[in-house]
Amino acid sequence: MTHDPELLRERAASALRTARDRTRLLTTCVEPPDLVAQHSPLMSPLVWDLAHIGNQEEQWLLRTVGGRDALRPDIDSVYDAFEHPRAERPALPLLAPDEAHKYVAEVRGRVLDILETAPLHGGPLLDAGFAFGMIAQHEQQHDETMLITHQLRAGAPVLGEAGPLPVALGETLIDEVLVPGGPFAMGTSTEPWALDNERPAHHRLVPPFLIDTTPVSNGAYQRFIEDGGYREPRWWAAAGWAQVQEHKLRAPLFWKRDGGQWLRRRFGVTEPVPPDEPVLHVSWYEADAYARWAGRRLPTEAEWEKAARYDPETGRSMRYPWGDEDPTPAHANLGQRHLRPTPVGSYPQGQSPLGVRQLIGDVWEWTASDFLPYPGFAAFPYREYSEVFFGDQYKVLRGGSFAVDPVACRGTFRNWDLPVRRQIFAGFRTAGDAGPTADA
Ligand code: AVJ
Ligand code: FE
Repeated sequence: MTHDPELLRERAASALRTARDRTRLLTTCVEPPDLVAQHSPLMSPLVWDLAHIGNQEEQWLLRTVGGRDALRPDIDSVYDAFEHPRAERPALPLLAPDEAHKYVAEVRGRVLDILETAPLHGGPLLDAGFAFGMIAQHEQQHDETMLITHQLRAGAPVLGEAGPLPVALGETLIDEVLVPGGPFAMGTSTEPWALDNERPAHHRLVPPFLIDTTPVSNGAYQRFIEDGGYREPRWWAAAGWAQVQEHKLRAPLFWKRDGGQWLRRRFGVTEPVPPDEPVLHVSWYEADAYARWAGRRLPTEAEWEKAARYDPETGRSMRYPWGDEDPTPAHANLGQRHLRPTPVGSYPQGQSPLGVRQLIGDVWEWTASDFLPYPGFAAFPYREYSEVFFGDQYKVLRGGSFAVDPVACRGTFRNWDLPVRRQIFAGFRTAGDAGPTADA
């Protein structure tokens, strides 16, 4: 990233603007009653996310960075995610939709003033405009959360797409590639807007492994279903098998059997499941069971990152699979331009040096790994962003989905969720051990 303060200011302003355009789209495409309603006990009312976005921005940019007086200190507690679990949020004294829209706009007006003169060095919160980047990422993360709420909402479609999907090239890709063993640099100490859990850069020794060239497709996943995958406890981790039985699972979330075919519901449209698209809306347990059925396993987080960043020519870790340049629409399906992942094998320009595709964008990819701190981790700027989630309850997801904005997506970016979760935009790819001679 640049060190030119005017360019940094423009970059921060543009990231905030892009996030706000998306927030407005997601909170004006339905009528106010649909903003206040809770569409699933797993999600907040949309109007909670909206005002929470403004409240985080007020706390970090207006009060902390700007040193200004608080605008609405009285609502901090209502919008504190740790005080109130999602299921309870509809009962809180929330700002009404028109008040919430007005509130976020007032905060933003003041923040843009602050951005014009804020120092962009002098501490980790200010350096390269980190706090502005952090808040743009926070807003985009809640935009993805709101898009999940839209997917769970019943009713007619309200969201549009930026254009048609890229045309499939009809290439024949190899199924998997061998990633050579040896150390690589994982994480980052230089990416200016990287969040605390991506830091610091450190060396990891990764034995040679095989990894799928593309995410697992709906068609491949259907073969697991048809082979009785959901009826065979031997493929499942114990807690996953318990979930299958308790909820009578037999396919990904939003799928429905109709005569001889599978249909799925996608943002208000019911359509046949497209066999070439990456499978979406599977839990970690489903991904893990599929992999075992296929004689494979999920990649560890270190394997995933090595596949996504390691350049065997130079031995260097790059920012993205294609190199160090920021994502463009030619590299990856990001930013809610499409309301679906693209067929497996898309985005040749986004592939890694070894030819692995769609690591960035399309679907979040479940990894085998628990969400743990890197050696040398330091919580910043608040413990509740990452630190309180470290442990064996959460599994790491990598790579971002079609619903992730480029500002919140990097080769180092780490997401996490409970292994039972299915409403998130998650799929997976599989890995395998390389034979003993593979490292030669
Ligand atoms: C990193 C996506 C798990 O949404 O719970 C939003 C991001 N943190 N507000 C989440 C986040 C605080 C977080 N995830
Ligand atoms: Fe938040």
